[in-house]
Amino acid sequence: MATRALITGITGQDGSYLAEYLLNQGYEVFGMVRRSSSENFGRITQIQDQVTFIQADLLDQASLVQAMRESRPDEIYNLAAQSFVPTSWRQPVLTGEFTALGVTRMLDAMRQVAPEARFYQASSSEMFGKVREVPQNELTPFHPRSPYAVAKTYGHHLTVNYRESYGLFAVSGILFNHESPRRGHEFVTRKITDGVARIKLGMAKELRLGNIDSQRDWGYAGDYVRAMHLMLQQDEPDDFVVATGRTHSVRDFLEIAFGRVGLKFEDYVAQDPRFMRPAEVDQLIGDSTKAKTKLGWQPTVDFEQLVVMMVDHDMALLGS
Ligand code: NAP
Ligand code: F7E
Repeated sequence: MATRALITGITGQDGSYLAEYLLNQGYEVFGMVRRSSSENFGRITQIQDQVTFIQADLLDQASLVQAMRESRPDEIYNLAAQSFVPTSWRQPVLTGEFTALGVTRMLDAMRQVAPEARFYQASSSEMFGKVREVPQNELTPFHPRSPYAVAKTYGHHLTVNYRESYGLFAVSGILFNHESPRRGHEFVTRKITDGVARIKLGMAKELRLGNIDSQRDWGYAGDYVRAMHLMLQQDEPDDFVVATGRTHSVRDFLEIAFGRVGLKFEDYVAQDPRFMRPAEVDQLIGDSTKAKTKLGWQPTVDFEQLVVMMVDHDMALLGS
C-alpha cells in the first residue's frame, strides 16, 4: 500500500515541490487547502488530478482533526504559515495564530487522531535573527527579530516539546532561505527577477527595494523538499539545519540578475524606505554538516544557477 502524506500549505512554493516529489516516490498525497473565493492552484495545476484535497484551516481545530481522520496520514508536513516577514509587523496577532498556534493545533490533532504518524515542522533560519554565532547550526541560540520569527521559534520549541512529552515522531527542519521560479512575488529574489524581466522587456523603468546590503544563505526549493522527506525516514526523530553554507548580499543577487540580461542594476534600482524593516536580520549563513552526514543530503543548485534559473523563467513568462 502506498505511503500516505498530508501536506499543509500545498498551494505554496514548498508544498508544490514537495507534493511533486512525493508523488514521484509513489506516495498518496493529501493536500490541505483553506477556503477562498477564488481557487489558488497556480503552482499545482500540473499535479492537481493526483492529489486529494481536504478543506481545513490552521485557525480551526475541528477542521484539522477531520483532515487527519480523512487522510489517515503516515507522514504530515506542516508547511502552512503566514510566511512573509514584513506582514508579521502589520498583522502580528494573525501571524501568531497561523504560524505559532497553528503548530499547536496541528500537533494536538495528530496526538489525538494519528499519534503513530511522523510530523515535519517548517522551522526557519529567521529564528537565529541577530545571530549569536557564525555559521549557525542546530545548537546556535535563537534571537528572533520579527513577529514572524518569534512565532516560528514558538512552533519550533513546541515541536520538540510534543516529541519529548508524548513520544511523537515530530521533527523540525531549520531551513535557510530557499527560492525558485515559484517563489511569491513579494520576496526579494522573485521581486528582483520579475523586475529585471519587466525592465528588459520595456514594461517597467525602475525597481524599488529596501536594504540591499543584507545577506542570506539562498538555496533552491527543489533541493530543500528532499531534506524534509529524508528527515521523516530516519530511525529517530531529530532536528536539522538545511542550508548551502554560502552567503550573498541582495546586491550580489542584483548584479547577477541584471547582468544576465546585459544590464547594470545601478541604472535601475532605487531605495525606498517603505521596504525597510523595523528590525533587520543582517546576515545568515547555515552549517548543514549534520544534514549532510546523517541524512546524506546535498544541494544541487548553486547561487548563480539559482539566479539565472529565476531570471530566465521570468523572461520567458513575461516575454511570451
Ligand atoms: P508560502 O509560499 O508563503 O506558502 C504558505 C502556504 O501556507 C500557502 O499554501 C498558504 O495557503 C498556506 N496557509 C497560510 N495560512 C493558512 C491557514 N490559516 N490555513 C491553511 N493554510 C494556510 O511559503 P513557502 O515559501 O512555501 O514556505 C513553506 C513553509 O516553510 C512556511 O511555513 C514558511 O514559513 C517556512 N519556511 C520557508 C522558507 C523559505 O525560504 N521559503 C524558509 C524557512 C521556512 P494559501 O495559498 O491559501 O495562501
Ligand atoms: O527578504 C531584503 C530584506 O522577504 C530577504 C521567508 O521565506 O526566508 C524568507 O524571509 C532580504 C531581507 O526573505 C527588499 O530586508 C531588500 O533582508 O526575501 P525576503 P526573508 O525575510 O529572509 C526565511 C528563511 C523565512 O522563513 C521566511 O518565511 O531582502 N530586502 N529589499 C527586501 N525584501 C523584500 N521582501 N522586498 C524588498 O523590496
